[in-house]
Amino acid sequence: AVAIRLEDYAPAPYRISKLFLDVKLAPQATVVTAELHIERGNATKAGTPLELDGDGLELEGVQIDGFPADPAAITATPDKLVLHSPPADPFVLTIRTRVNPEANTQLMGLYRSSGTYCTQCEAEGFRRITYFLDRPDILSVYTTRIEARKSDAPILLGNGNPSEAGDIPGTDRHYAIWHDPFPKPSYLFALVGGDLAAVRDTFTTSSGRSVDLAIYVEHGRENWCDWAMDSLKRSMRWDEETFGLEYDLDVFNIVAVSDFNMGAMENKGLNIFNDKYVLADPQTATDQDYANVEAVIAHEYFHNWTGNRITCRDWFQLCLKEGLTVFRDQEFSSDMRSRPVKRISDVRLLKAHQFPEDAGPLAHPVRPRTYREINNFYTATVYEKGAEVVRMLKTLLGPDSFRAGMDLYFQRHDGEATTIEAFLACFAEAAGTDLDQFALWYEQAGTPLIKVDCTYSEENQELRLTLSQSIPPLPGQDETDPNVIPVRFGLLGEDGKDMDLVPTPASDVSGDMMVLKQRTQTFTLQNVQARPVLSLLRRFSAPVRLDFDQSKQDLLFLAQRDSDPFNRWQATQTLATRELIRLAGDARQDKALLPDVKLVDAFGETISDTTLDPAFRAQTLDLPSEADIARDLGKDVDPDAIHAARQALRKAIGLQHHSALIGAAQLDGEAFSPDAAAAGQRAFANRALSLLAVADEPGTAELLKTRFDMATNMTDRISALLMLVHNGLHGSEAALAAFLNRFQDTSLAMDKWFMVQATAPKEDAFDRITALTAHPLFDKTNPNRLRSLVQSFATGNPTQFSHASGRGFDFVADMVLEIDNRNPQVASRLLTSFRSWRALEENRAALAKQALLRISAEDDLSRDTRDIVDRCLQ
Ligand code: HT7
Ligand code: ZN
Repeated sequence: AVAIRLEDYAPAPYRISKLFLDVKLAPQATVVTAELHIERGNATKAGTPLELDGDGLELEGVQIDGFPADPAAITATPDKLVLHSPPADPFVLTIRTRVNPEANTQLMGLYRSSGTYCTQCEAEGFRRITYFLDRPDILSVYTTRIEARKSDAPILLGNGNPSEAGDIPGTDRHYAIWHDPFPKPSYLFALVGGDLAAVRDTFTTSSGRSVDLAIYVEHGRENWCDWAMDSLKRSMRWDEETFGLEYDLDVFNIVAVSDFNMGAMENKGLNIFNDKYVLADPQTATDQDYANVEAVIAHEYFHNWTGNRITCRDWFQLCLKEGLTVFRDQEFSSDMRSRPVKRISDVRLLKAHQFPEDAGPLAHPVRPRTYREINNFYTATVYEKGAEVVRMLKTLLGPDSFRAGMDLYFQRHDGEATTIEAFLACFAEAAGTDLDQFALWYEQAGTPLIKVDCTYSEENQELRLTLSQSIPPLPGQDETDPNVIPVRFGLLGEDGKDMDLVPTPASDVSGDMMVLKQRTQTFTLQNVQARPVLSLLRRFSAPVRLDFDQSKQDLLFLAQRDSDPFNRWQATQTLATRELIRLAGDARQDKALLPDVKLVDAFGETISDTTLDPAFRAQTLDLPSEADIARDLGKDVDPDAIHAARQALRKAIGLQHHSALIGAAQLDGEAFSPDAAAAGQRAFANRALSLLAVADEPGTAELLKTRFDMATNMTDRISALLMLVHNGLHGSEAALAAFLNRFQDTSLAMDKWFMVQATAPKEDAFDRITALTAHPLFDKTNPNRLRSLVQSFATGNPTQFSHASGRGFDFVADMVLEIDNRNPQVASRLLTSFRSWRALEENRAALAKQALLRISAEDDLSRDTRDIVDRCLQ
C-alpha cells in the first residue's frame, strides 16, 4: 500500500456544502441515496475531475442535477467514483448505492450488532456507505432520512435534532428525518435502527436550554444505565464550569452495542458505545469498569467541542482531538475522584502502553508524518502521550494562560478543520510566548531520557543539578533536537518538610519548576542549608524516563515523607523495580531469591499507615508489573525470571506482614457504592488479599473461596476468582464453574471469566486457553470476547505468551491470520502484542520472529495487518 504523507496535504478541489441521505434499511440490501451539493473550490479550474472515495460499494445509479449521468463521463469501481468533467457551477450529484449490513464483518460503515443497525465511520468508514470526499476537512450539513420495517427497527436515530417521523401508509415501514445544523466531517456521521429500550433524562444548560438525554440499550438492561447517565450529566456540567463549553443540540443520544472495534464513538449528537463502557451494575461491573464508564462517557461528550465543533484538517492531526480530549477526560476524573490516585493510574497506563510503543518498531511521533493505514494510528502515543503534551503546556504556561489559550482556540477555530500549528498558535498568543521548540513534542518519537547529576556544596550552601536529555535512536530517527521539559521538583529537609527554594537569578527555575531546554543544563539553588533529599519530576510533570542514581536511603525517605503523593508512590516503585531487576538476575542464575528486608519492611509501613488514602495504599502495594520490569530491562528479557522475582518479593511481603494484611483485607460491610472512596477501600482490601494469596499460608485458599462465595459485588468476586486461579489454589475449579453457572447469560461478566483464565501465569494455562477457543461461549467474531481471551493472553500473560517453546507466539499468530480477513482492525491490534519481541532473550526473540515471518509470508493480508507486521520486522 502507498504511504500517505503529511507534506503532501492539499485541500480538496471541491466542497460538499450539504447532503441529504436517504437510507432504506434492510438486512442484506440497504439502499442509500445520497444527494451531494457540490461546489468547485476557489482555486479549482473548471472541468477538474472529481474523485470520490468508496470502499466495496455497489453502485445503482448516478444523476447530475436530476439527470442520469452519461456513463462515458464517469468511472465507477467499488472503491472510487470519478466524474471526469463535472459542471463548473454548483451542482447536485445523486448517488444510489446498495450495501449489505449483515455481511459487514469489519464493523466499519453500516453493520448489524445483535440485530441493531449501526454505523462506525471514523476514520474511513463513511466511504463504505456512499461515495464521498471521505476526509475530515470536508465539512457539510447533513440531513438524514432513515426508513425501516417497524418491527425490525422501531427506533430510528440520526445525527443532530429530530425533525420529522411517521409511518409509510400501506406498509409495515416507518421513517425518521434528522437534521444536524452543524457542518461536520463524514467520520462523525451515524445512524442507528433497532429495537432498543431508552433511558431518558434532561439537562438544563448554563444558559437555560433544556436538552433531552437518552441512552439506548438492549431491552432488560435499562437498570444498568444509571451510572452512565449520571456520568453524562456530570460531564456536561463540568465542561461548562471548567471550560465554559455548553452543549449545542436539543438532544444527546447514546446507543450501546455489543460488537464494536474500539471503546466508543463521538458522532455528533449520537454517540455509539461499546456496551462495556455504558452498562454498569454492582453484580457485573468492577470498580474499574465504573471508572472506565465515567471516563469514556466524559471523553466522548467532551469531543463535542474538541473534535466535532473543531475538527482535524487531516488524519495526521488526530492528536489535536484525541490528545486534547484525553487530557480533558483525565482532568474530569481527577475532579470527580482523588487527583493523585488518578495521576498514578494514568502514569501507570502511559508507562505500560505508550513507553514500550515509543521504544520499539511501532514508535511514531504524537503527530505522525506518514501512514499506510490510519486505523493503526489510534495509539497510546497519539492518545496518552498526546494528553501528556497538553498537560505540559498547562504546566509551562500556568492555569490562567492555558485557559486563555483554550478560549482563543474555541473562539478562533469553531466550525473549522484545523491543525496542531493553529492550536499552539492560540497558546503562544494568549501567553505571549514562543512555542516553536515546544512543538518538537509533536514531531519527535521516543521517550526522552534525562540523566541527573546532583551535587551539594555545604560550603556554598548550594545545590547544583545538571540535567542532560537524549532520545535513544529509533528506526528512521537517529538524531533528535532537545525538547522543552518541565521538571517539577522539591527539596526535602531532614525533617521531611519541603525546603524553601531560592534559585540563582536568571536561572531557568521558576517556583518549583526547572525548565530544561538544552541538551545539558545546570540549575543552581542557593541558601540550601543542609544536604536535601531531591524529589524530582513531581506529579510526573513530563513523559520522560529518569536516569538518576538516587540512593536507596533517599528513596526510602521519599517513600515515607514526600509531600507529593505521586513521587511518594514513585519512590516505592523505583525501589521495587531495582530490587526486582536484581532478583530476576539471581533467578536466571538459579540462585536463591532473597528479597531485601528493608524494602519488605517499608511495605509494612504502607499497609498499616491509616493516615493514607486506601486507594493510594492499594497503588503502592501494587508492585511494578512483569511488563514494567521487562520494559525497564529493555533487553535480554527472560519472562520466567521476572515472574519468579516478582512472586518472591510479593511472597516475602505476604509472609512478613501476614497479620497486618489479614486486618487490611477485611471488608467494611457497608452497602455497595461505586464512589471513589468505597472503591478505594475495596482496592486496598483486595490488594492485601492478593499478597496473602501468594504467601499461601494455611487457610488462605479457604479464605479466598469464602470471599468468592460471599462477594456482594463483582470487584470482590472477580479478584477472589483471579487470586484462586492465578495461584492455582484449591477451590479455583469450583469457583470457575460457579461463576460460569451464574453469569453465562451476561456477556460482559463472561469476558472477565475468559480473561482470568487467559492471564493465569501457569504452565497448564496454555492448554486451557486453547481448549477455551472451542468453548460454546467463545465467539471470535465478537471483538470484546476475542480481546478477553486472546488479546489478554498476549498482553497480560508474559510467561505463557513468550513461552520458551514458542507455542504462545504461534497461537496468537494463528489467531491473527484467522481473523484478518473478517476484521482487519482487530487482527492488526492483536498483532501489536509482538512489538517488543526484539527485547526478549535470543531464543524467544528468534521464535517470535519466526511467527512474524509466517504472518508476513501470507500474501492476502489486510492493509492493517501488513502494515504492522512490516513495521515489527523492520
Ligand atoms: N474517536 C473514536 C475513535 C474510534 C475509532 C477509530 C477507528 C476505528 C473504530 C473506531 N471507533 C472509535 C473514539 C475516541 O477516541 O473517542
Ligand atoms: Zn477520542
